[in-house]
Amino acid sequence: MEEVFQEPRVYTLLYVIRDDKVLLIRKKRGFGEGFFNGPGGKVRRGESLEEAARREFIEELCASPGPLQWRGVLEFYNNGNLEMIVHVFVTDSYSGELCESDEAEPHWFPRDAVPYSKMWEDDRYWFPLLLSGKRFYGRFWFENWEKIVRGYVYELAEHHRLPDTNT
Ligand code: 8OG
Repeated sequence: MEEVFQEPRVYTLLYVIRDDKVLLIRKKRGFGEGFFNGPGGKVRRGESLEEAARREFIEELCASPGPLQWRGVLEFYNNGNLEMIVHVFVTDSYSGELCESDEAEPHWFPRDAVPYSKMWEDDRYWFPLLLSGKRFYGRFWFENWEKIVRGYVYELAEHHRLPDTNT
Protein backbone atom coordinates (compact mmCIF):
# COMPACT_ATOMS: atom_id res chain seq x y z
CA MET A 1 0.00 0.00 0.00
CA GLU A 2 1.27 3.44 -0.84
CA GLU A 3 2.20 5.47 2.19
CA VAL A 4 0.69 8.91 2.38
CA PHE A 5 2.71 11.65 3.98
CA GLN A 6 0.60 14.30 5.57
CA GLU A 7 2.38 17.55 6.24
CA PRO A 8 1.99 18.66 9.86
CA ARG A 9 0.24 22.00 10.20
CA VAL A 10 2.14 24.95 11.64
CA TYR A 11 0.58 27.18 14.30
CA THR A 12 1.55 30.13 16.45
CA LEU A 13 0.91 31.25 20.00
CA LEU A 14 1.62 34.77 21.24
CA TYR A 15 1.66 35.76 24.90
CA VAL A 16 1.84 39.28 26.30
CA ILE A 17 3.90 39.22 29.50
CA ARG A 18 3.95 42.53 31.33
CA ASP A 19 4.21 43.74 34.94
CA ASP A 20 4.27 40.18 36.31
CA LYS A 21 1.08 39.33 34.46
CA VAL A 22 0.35 37.23 31.43
CA LEU A 23 -2.48 37.71 28.97
CA LEU A 24 -4.46 34.59 28.12
CA ILE A 25 -7.65 34.09 26.20
CA ARG A 26 -10.49 31.80 27.03
CA LYS A 27 -11.32 30.09 23.78
CA LYS A 28 -14.97 30.32 22.95
CA ARG A 29 -14.99 27.90 20.03
CA GLY A 30 -12.91 25.49 17.96
CA PHE A 31 -10.05 23.28 19.03
CA GLY A 32 -9.43 23.66 22.79
CA GLU A 33 -12.75 25.38 23.43
CA GLY A 34 -13.13 26.39 27.09
CA PHE A 35 -9.36 26.25 27.73
CA PHE A 36 -7.20 29.23 28.52
CA ASN A 37 -4.50 29.67 25.92
CA GLY A 38 -2.45 32.28 24.14
CA PRO A 39 -3.97 33.88 21.06
CA GLY A 40 -2.83 32.04 17.96
CA GLY A 41 -3.78 29.80 15.11
CA LYS A 42 -2.73 28.30 11.85
CA VAL A 43 0.00 29.80 9.69
CA ARG A 44 -1.28 30.44 6.19
CA ARG A 45 0.62 29.62 3.03
CA GLY A 46 3.02 32.45 2.13
CA GLU A 47 2.88 34.00 5.57
CA SER A 48 5.85 34.19 7.96
CA LEU A 49 5.50 32.83 11.51
CA GLU A 50 5.63 36.34 12.87
CA GLU A 51 3.01 37.64 10.43
CA ALA A 52 0.72 34.79 11.40
CA ALA A 53 1.22 35.42 15.13
CA ARG A 54 0.36 39.12 14.65
CA ARG A 55 -2.64 38.45 12.45
CA GLU A 56 -4.13 35.93 14.85
CA PHE A 57 -3.60 38.25 17.82
CA ILE A 58 -5.36 41.11 16.02
CA GLU A 59 -8.21 38.86 14.85
CA GLU A 60 -8.80 37.50 18.33
CA LEU A 61 -8.11 40.54 20.52
CA CYS A 62 -8.35 43.62 18.23
CA ALA A 63 -5.17 45.23 19.65
CA SER A 64 -1.85 45.22 17.78
CA PRO A 65 1.10 43.44 19.39
CA GLY A 66 4.47 45.19 19.88
CA PRO A 67 7.83 43.65 18.87
CA LEU A 68 7.79 39.86 19.06
CA GLN A 69 10.40 37.52 20.46
CA TRP A 70 10.49 33.90 19.37
CA ARG A 71 10.63 31.67 22.45
CA GLY A 72 10.12 28.10 21.44
CA VAL A 73 8.68 25.35 19.35
CA LEU A 74 6.38 22.50 20.36
CA GLU A 75 5.58 19.39 18.38
CA PHE A 76 2.34 17.55 19.00
CA TYR A 77 1.69 13.95 18.08
CA ASN A 78 -1.77 12.49 18.22
CA ASN A 79 -2.20 8.72 18.14
CA GLY A 80 1.37 8.42 16.89
CA ASN A 81 1.26 11.02 14.08
CA LEU A 82 3.01 14.36 14.10
CA GLU A 83 0.06 16.68 13.60
CA MET A 84 0.99 20.15 14.79
CA ILE A 85 4.09 22.30 15.08
CA VAL A 86 3.51 25.34 17.26
CA HIS A 87 5.87 28.33 17.45
CA VAL A 88 5.61 30.35 20.64
CA PHE A 89 6.24 34.10 20.78
CA VAL A 90 6.09 36.73 23.50
CA THR A 91 5.77 40.49 23.52
CA ASP A 92 5.66 42.98 26.36
CA SER A 93 3.37 45.48 24.69
CA TYR A 94 0.44 46.08 22.43
CA SER A 95 -1.31 49.14 21.09
CA GLY A 96 -5.02 49.78 20.98
CA GLU A 97 -7.71 48.33 23.19
CA LEU A 98 -8.19 44.64 23.85
CA CYS A 99 -11.59 43.41 22.83
CA GLU A 100 -13.60 40.27 23.28
CA SER A 101 -14.20 38.59 19.94
CA ASP A 102 -16.47 35.71 19.01
CA GLU A 103 -13.41 33.44 19.32
CA ALA A 104 -11.80 34.68 22.50
CA GLU A 105 -12.22 36.43 25.80
CA PRO A 106 -9.08 38.15 27.21
CA HIS A 107 -8.01 37.51 30.82
CA TRP A 108 -4.90 38.67 32.71
CA PHE A 109 -3.33 36.29 35.22
CA PRO A 110 -0.54 36.96 37.72
CA ARG A 111 2.50 34.92 36.66
CA ASP A 112 2.25 32.90 39.89
CA ALA A 113 -1.45 32.07 39.35
CA VAL A 114 -1.51 30.63 35.84
CA PRO A 115 -4.66 28.41 35.56
CA TYR A 116 -2.92 25.19 34.51
CA SER A 117 -5.92 23.03 35.40
CA LYS A 118 -7.89 24.84 32.68
CA MET A 119 -5.16 24.74 30.04
CA TRP A 120 -3.80 22.08 27.70
CA GLU A 121 -2.07 19.41 29.77
CA ASP A 122 1.36 20.06 28.25
CA ASP A 123 1.37 23.75 29.16
CA ARG A 124 2.37 23.10 32.77
CA TYR A 125 5.66 21.63 31.51
CA TRP A 126 6.80 24.46 29.24
CA PHE A 127 4.96 27.56 30.44
CA PRO A 128 7.29 28.03 33.45
CA LEU A 129 10.22 28.21 30.98
CA LEU A 130 8.36 30.84 28.96
CA LEU A 131 7.64 32.87 32.10
CA SER A 132 11.26 32.77 33.18
CA GLY A 133 12.47 34.13 29.84
CA LYS A 134 13.89 30.85 28.53
CA ARG A 135 13.73 29.35 25.04
CA PHE A 136 12.53 25.79 24.73
CA TYR A 137 11.79 22.81 22.54
CA GLY A 138 9.09 20.33 23.44
CA ARG A 139 7.45 17.23 22.07
CA PHE A 140 4.24 15.65 23.33
CA TRP A 141 2.40 12.51 22.35
CA PHE A 142 -1.34 12.65 22.92
CA GLU A 143 -3.93 9.94 22.78
CA ASN A 144 -7.13 11.18 21.10
CA TRP A 145 -6.07 14.75 22.00
CA GLU A 146 -7.12 13.93 25.54
CA LYS A 147 -4.16 12.88 27.54
CA ILE A 148 -0.41 12.91 27.20
CA VAL A 149 1.15 9.48 26.98
CA ARG A 150 4.71 10.71 26.61
CA GLY A 151 6.51 14.00 26.37
CA TYR A 152 9.57 16.08 27.03
CA VAL A 153 10.66 19.68 27.05
CA TYR A 154 14.13 21.05 27.16
CA GLU A 155 15.59 24.44 27.37
CA LEU A 156 17.42 25.76 24.33
CA ALA A 157 20.88 27.02 25.17
CA GLU A 158 22.39 30.32 24.10
CA HIS A 159 24.15 28.66 21.14
CA HIS A 160 20.77 27.58 19.78
CA ARG A 161 19.88 31.18 19.02
CA LEU A 162 18.70 31.68 15.48
CA PRO A 163 21.35 33.38 13.33
CA ASP A 164 20.84 37.01 12.22
CA THR A 165 17.96 37.72 14.52
CA ASN A 166 17.66 39.29 17.92
CA THR A 167 15.68 36.41 19.31
O1 8OG B 1 -6.95 27.89 14.76
P1 8OG B 1 -7.14 27.18 16.06
O2 8OG B 1 -7.69 28.10 17.15
O3 8OG B 1 -7.84 25.88 15.98
O4 8OG B 1 -5.65 26.83 16.54
C1 8OG B 1 -5.41 26.07 17.67
C2 8OG B 1 -4.47 26.86 18.61
O5 8OG B 1 -4.26 26.08 19.77
C3 8OG B 1 -3.11 27.13 18.00
O6 8OG B 1 -2.69 28.42 18.40
C4 8OG B 1 -2.22 26.08 18.62
C5 8OG B 1 -2.87 25.91 19.96
N1 8OG B 1 -2.60 24.65 20.61
C6 8OG B 1 -2.83 23.38 20.16
N2 8OG B 1 -2.42 22.47 21.08
C7 8OG B 1 -1.96 23.18 22.14
C8 8OG B 1 -1.42 22.82 23.38
O7 8OG B 1 -1.27 21.65 23.72
N3 8OG B 1 -1.06 23.83 24.21
C9 8OG B 1 -1.24 25.13 23.86
N4 8OG B 1 -0.90 26.09 24.72
N5 8OG B 1 -1.74 25.50 22.67
C10 8OG B 1 -2.09 24.52 21.84
O8 8OG B 1 -3.32 23.17 19.06
